[in-house]
Amino acid sequence: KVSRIHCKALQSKIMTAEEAAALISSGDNVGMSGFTGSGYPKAVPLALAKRIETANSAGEKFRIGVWTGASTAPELDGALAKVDGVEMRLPYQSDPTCRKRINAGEMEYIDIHLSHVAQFVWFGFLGKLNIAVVEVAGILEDGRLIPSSSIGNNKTWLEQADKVILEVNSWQDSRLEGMHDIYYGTNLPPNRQPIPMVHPHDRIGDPYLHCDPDKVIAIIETYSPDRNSDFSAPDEKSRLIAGHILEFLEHEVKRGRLPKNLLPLQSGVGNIANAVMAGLNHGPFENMTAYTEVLQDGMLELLHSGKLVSASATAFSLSDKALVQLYAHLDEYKDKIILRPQEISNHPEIIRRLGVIAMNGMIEADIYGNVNSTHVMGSAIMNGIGGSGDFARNAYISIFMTPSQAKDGQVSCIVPMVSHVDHTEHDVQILVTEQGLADLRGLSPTQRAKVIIENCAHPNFKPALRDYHKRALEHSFGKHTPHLLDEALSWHQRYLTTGQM
Ligand code: 0RQ
Repeated sequence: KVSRIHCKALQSKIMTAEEAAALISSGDNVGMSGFTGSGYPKAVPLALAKRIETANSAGEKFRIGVWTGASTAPELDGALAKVDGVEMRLPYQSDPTCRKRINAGEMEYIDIHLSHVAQFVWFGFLGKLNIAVVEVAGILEDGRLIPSSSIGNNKTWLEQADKVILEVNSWQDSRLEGMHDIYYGTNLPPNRQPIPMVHPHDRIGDPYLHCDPDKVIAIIETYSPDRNSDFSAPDEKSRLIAGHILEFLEHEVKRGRLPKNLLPLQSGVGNIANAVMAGLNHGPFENMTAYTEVLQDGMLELLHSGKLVSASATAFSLSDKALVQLYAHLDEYKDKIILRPQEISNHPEIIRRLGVIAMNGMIEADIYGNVNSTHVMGSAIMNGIGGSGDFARNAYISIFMTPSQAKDGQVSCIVPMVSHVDHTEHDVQILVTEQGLADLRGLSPTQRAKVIIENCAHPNFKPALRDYHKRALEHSFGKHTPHLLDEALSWHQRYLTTGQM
């Protein structure tokens, strides 16, 4: 095996994951790499979890702050949550054990717009970052780092942490070198300059991460795959949702509101988003581009077919099957895919300038167009807002999509009032369910309510929604956004009490 650590000065720092984990103290805030199952450290978090388990069973209270790019994997979030080793988690997670602890009130969690995280750390809003634990694909002679399959917040972790632990993972394909674009032109207000990007495929930075070698306290060599999740083949509802979106986009092109090759696409996580990408592959649009956060299977297919000419993201989020395809054609994709820090992939300035078409999943929407992406029944966190808010507010068109019902039809995803708000009515232009699409542009709240109920709600819940809106129009204190306050959240309470909305 050829070592990927070419910097002589750093070779003396190589040690085992257990030795490295011993350098992390209880109370430390640890900035970990990792974004949707890509590029997370695979060895140190597991060794740390063991250490924490031993300490906690001896009566110590060993807990750390875990800051990441976004969600990671069972070997990081799952392992640390299992041993109750996390005091504070931010900014996005999707791990079942982690979620359980958060919803049981046993773990603190802050859900932050993904583009905000790096700058909040620079501003000092989140406290001191003690240690960075970052996976890389290799180390150059001069100490610069070859990033791996995600960038996330790694640039900021390496710069802001007092100490750095590196995991050099030789499973990561060495041909990733050159695909990344790390922008080093950021400044703090009042010294910020415009970010010099005008096309989604512009390169504005350096392909390598910089790191002060004196801060590196440990290097661990690993050979371990990313944890990739599989997508299910698009089901009927996802196909219908994708169909409505495609029809809408074609209509917008005909009306001259979108160019023929559309505008840069952003696509959220999950099966519906993937189905939309599959739909686009059979649709009429050519020469499309993507300015998005994660590159999923569907987008890779679009690159493969040539429909998509370039894709900018902060991470790969591919199934095992798609990963095989990626690596089989990496040389071909190399110039077409750019991985950036998440504060750039999700930057409001760039999203607004490029005119991104944002497509994100949601838990529920209300009849006025407010969207809940994160909380079940107003109080239990699912994952987090992720990048959806970065894109929704700044997009050219912001689309939210969901099946019209959840929980085997016991729950309506269109409700009188959302039980938690992530995206306000002002940031939502299009709502889509398998029932249809509601175009909310240019409509007042009561006009929106009619379109949302008629086009998006499931027939089982339509009569009750119509009835609520009609009575609200008659009895509401104000007639601008009519509500019956003692009834607005009764659907959620009814579900909690009876198991049915
Ligand atoms: O839970 O599996 O326990 O039954 O929510 O729902 O239908 O599988 O949908 O996987 O597309 O996720 C909003 C969570 C949708 C996702 C959300 C329950 C449902 C199921 C998942 P079970 P589905 P998806 C940028 C974009 C925020 C981050 C984001 C998300 C589970 O899209 O996390 O947009 N978005 N990032 O049963 C009760 C309802 C429900 C409900 C669904 N109304 N009431 N439960 N569920 N609707 C990319 C990144 O940031 C990385």
